[in-house]
Amino acid sequence: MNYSLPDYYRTMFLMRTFEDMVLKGGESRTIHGELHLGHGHEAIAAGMAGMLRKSDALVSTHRAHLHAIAKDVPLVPLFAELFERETGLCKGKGGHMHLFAPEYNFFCTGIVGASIPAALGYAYAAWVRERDDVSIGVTGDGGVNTGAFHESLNLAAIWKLPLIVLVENNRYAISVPIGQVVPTPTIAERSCAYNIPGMLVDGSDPEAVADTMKEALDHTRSGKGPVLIEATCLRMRAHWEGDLDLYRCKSEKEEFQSKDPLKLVREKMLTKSICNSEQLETIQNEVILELQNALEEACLGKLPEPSEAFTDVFVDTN
Ligand SMILES: Cc1ncc(C[n+]2csc(CCOP(=O)(O)OP(=O)(O)O)c2C)c(N)n1
Repeated sequence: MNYSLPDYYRTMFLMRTFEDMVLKGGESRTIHGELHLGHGHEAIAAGMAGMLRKSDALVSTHRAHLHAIAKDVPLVPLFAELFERETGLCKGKGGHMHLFAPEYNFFCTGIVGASIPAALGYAYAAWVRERDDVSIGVTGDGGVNTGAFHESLNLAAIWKLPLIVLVENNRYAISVPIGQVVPTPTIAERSCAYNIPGMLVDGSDPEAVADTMKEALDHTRSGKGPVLIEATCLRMRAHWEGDLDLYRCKSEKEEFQSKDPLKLVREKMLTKSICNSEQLETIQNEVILELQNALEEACLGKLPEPSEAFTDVFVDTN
């Protein structure tokens, strides 16, 4: 599907508003546990949206909501899982960091770096089944120094597996700035160690992300092996919603807010007269209504029974 800039904006606005609603659920203690939000990452997921087939796989991280939306996981069971309802993706027992939607070939893991070998598994399965599906493993910049990152890319390169590793470089792994742990100017240039294409893209620009993703998908789908993409972005909120974020100075946080990708896309559309402000408002109102309806429906679901806590934990192989 070909997206125009207003389509990207709609998707980005939906992602942002979805997470703002989830944030309210956390603040009102309707949602329990940690919440890692993707404010500032929206253009990356929106750039990917509409380009993946249902049969392609996407394995995400602890910061997964936007990727689930990009992979077309329906909003009602997604909300229901986050709001701990038995109608959720995992019957309300997985929650924010354990989203599994096998029929959409989507899931996420809170173990840093573990998304990549899991995505490699999907890529291997596609190869064994002789299907031209692609698997995308997402990681943050913190995940790129795990052994799993290297081992997965190395194996995928040797076996020419259909794996795209997408690094969302938001410059921080919790409180650790990237310059303290990554010696090269970019992460994309690590691709030469595996003799595969490495692509660096501005992750605040959904059109640039879509172009890069298309090139990577074409390469990988045609059997030429893996691609490493680094998409740069800024983490606009704290690492998680209980983090005091005292390790970043005020001016840096203000700079990150001023480079809000939604604001940049909105300004671009207004400057180029692609949309006027009334049209943008219409898009926003439609999205808000869609999300309000989805959340309302999701919250009709019951909370899971405590007696169900130990069901669905292991697969019954008998
Ligand atoms: C193996 C492992 N080690 C440590 C943690 C704790 N932890 C959770 S998120 C995180 C930082 C992740 O940073 P990054 O990969 O850059 O992703 P971001 O949070 O910036 O999106 C860490 C160390 C973990 N979840 N898993």
